[in-house]
Amino acid sequence: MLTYLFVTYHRLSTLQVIKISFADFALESGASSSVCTHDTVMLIDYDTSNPLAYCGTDLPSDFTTTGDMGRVDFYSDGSVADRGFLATITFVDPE
Ligand SMILES: [Ca+2]
Repeated sequence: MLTYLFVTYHRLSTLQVIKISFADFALESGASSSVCTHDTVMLIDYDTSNPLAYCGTDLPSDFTTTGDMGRVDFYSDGSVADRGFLATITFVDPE
C-alpha cells in the first residue's frame, strides 16, 4: 500500500516566508544515496521549479521558501518503514 501526505502552507496577508526545520529524520533509503526510490519527503517552494527530495538518515538542511507558499509531500511505499521525521514549520521574515 502506498501512503501519501501532502501539506500545503500558505501564509496570508504578510510578507513573511515559510521555514521548515527538521529535528529528526529516518526514512527508507533509495537505491542509491542520491536517488530516493522508496520513502521520500519532498520540499516544494512554489516560487521555484526544483523540489528537493530526501530519504535515508541525513538530516535535511533548513528549508526556506522564496515566497509565501510551500509544500511538504511524504510518500511511503508498501514495505520497510523507518522512524519517520519530525519537522517544525515557522513563519519568518525573509532574509
Ligand atoms: Ca518504505
